Amino acid sequence: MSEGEPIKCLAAVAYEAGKPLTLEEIIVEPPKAHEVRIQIKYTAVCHTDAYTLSGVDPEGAFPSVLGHEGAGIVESVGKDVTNVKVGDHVIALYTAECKVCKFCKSGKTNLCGSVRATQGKGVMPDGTSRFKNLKGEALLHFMGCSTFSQYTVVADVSVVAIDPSAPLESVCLLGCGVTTGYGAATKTANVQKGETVAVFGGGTVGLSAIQGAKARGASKIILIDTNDEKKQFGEEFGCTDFINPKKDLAPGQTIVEKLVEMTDGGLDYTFDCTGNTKVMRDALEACHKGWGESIIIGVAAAGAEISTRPFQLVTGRVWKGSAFGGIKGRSEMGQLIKAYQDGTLKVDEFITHKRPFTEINKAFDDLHAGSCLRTVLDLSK
Ligand code: AHE
Ligand code: ZN
Repeated sequence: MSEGEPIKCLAAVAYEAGKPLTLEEIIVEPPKAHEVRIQIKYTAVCHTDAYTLSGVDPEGAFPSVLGHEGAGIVESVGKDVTNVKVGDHVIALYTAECKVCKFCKSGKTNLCGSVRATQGKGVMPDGTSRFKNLKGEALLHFMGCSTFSQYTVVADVSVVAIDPSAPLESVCLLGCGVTTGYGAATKTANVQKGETVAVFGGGTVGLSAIQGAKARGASKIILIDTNDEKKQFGEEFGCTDFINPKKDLAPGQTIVEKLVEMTDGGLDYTFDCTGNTKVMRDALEACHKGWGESIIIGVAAAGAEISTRPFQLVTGRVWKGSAFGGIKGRSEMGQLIKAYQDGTLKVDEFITHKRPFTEINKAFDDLHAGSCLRTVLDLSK
């Protein structure tokens, strides 16, 4: 029994920005009150992990244990934990849900204030870390999850128990990308039957926004990507049209002009899933006058700013964004798991690569290949 004891296990430590992760044994302390220690079974790598590792994330600090798209089994719980128990199958939540803070009670947002400040500093809510290397140096947490370790400790508000019959290898993807895109379409935008949608960027988030729009019965779903490989993915998830702006525009035509022409004046909803601020502007300006809404999901480079003519908003276009698709992780994850089990939410289809955990640095390289949506790492290997 490891309960109450420190655990020595394999982790991928980010010691320095721009350097590969170091695979080494670390010590994971037992959970304190309102904390949960999880044996991570599977984790995927998201662009945000690479973004933070690159050193440009203002909240990125080193040395740390990255990873935020993971699922596992509860190994032990600290005092006063009531929402999960030993043996539960769980997903780590980078967007916590305490159910009692001003944000949680507002009914207006899934953002939760309970642990966000300490999470952004890479520490547990008491201001300390549960990770150290074998030299005794403390290692920081990341996004309240740190799934690049065989064991991790998270706040109880940052974990949700799920149906144990759901395969952890697949549903780990609900920890970020799939939920973010699907929720952005079905919750943040709340796309309705017959409406038109454009999605900029055909990665996991964009394709999930497409499947959310399709689930709602959108009449036109246009995927825009500069990589032709994304066309086939887009069609698999439900897009009706694909545009490669490098190849498919008439001479002198802009992507905004093309989209406005294709949709009789512009789209009901557009989604930026690229993090590129020029694309964000195009996405806004391709919205229909009077009501079109553009949802920013992509994480832009640190310090980047968005711009448009205010007239775009005066004339009724709406600029919005959402985190984790507006989904409340503890209250609403069960519905997503169920949709996956019913076959209405595609998840397995995003797993283009599988690797043993020890190949995690190769999984970061996979991210840059157009043919890669998600690499899932098996922590037992
Ligand atoms: N830390 C960065 C911002 C990073 C960011 O925007 N993160 C997204 C999630 S990316 C998932 O892959 C998010 O939801 N943020 C909301 C939050 O509360 O962190 C910075 O610029 O400081
Ligand atoms: Zn992510």
